[in-house]
Amino acid sequence: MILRCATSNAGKLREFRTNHPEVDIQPLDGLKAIPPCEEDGATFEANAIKKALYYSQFTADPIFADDSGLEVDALGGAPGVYSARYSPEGDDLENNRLLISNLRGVENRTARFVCVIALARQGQLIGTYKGQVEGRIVDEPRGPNGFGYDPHFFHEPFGCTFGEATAAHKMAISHRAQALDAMVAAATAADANLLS
Ligand code: ITT
Repeated sequence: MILRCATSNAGKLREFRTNHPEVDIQPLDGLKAIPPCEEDGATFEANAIKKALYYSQFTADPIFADDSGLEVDALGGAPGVYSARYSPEGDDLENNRLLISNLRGVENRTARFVCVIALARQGQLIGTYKGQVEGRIVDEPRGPNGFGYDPHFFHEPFGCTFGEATAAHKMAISHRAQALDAMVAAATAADANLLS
């Protein structure tokens, strides 16, 4: 089964390819040359659907998009759908710096990663699949692995941050793994004509 993945985030693609060797997950050819999809939805689901439908115009294969982010309770759910562009610079280092600065003196550090995947084919939405995982934000970055907010996301059952966990360890339980597993199960169970 070939599924195209519409992402410009190399960290996401690497994780998507970790769990399901039976599924051939390929990037969308020529993605860099395609004008980016405007992510102006109010929810992860709205943005995931928008991205999947938009990029499905550029391939005959089924294609999925992930919209994901970090929700911090003490910040009213921010950065949420703005996670990738939280700071003006919009890179991981500055996003993390802004996050920690906004949490200075704040005791409640509970947070979660949320991921919604939308799967589409040639302008038709096939389904959406969601996952989330709880953690808390630590001030000092820990670990070289992962991407985004991973070095600041401490997951109690692991006893370490996602930045300290291996990709395989993170993908055993993560928000992205949950959404991916649900999508692969649905795609596998779907009408063979839909995905063949
Ligand atoms: P695409 O839209 O091209 O897929 P993107 O990085 O812009 O790439 P999003 O709009 O979904 O994707 O933003 C997701 C951001 O949320 C991402 O850039 C990270 O800052 C954060 N994020 C999501 N999942 C994460 C994870 O597993 N670990 C750390 N940070 C994560």
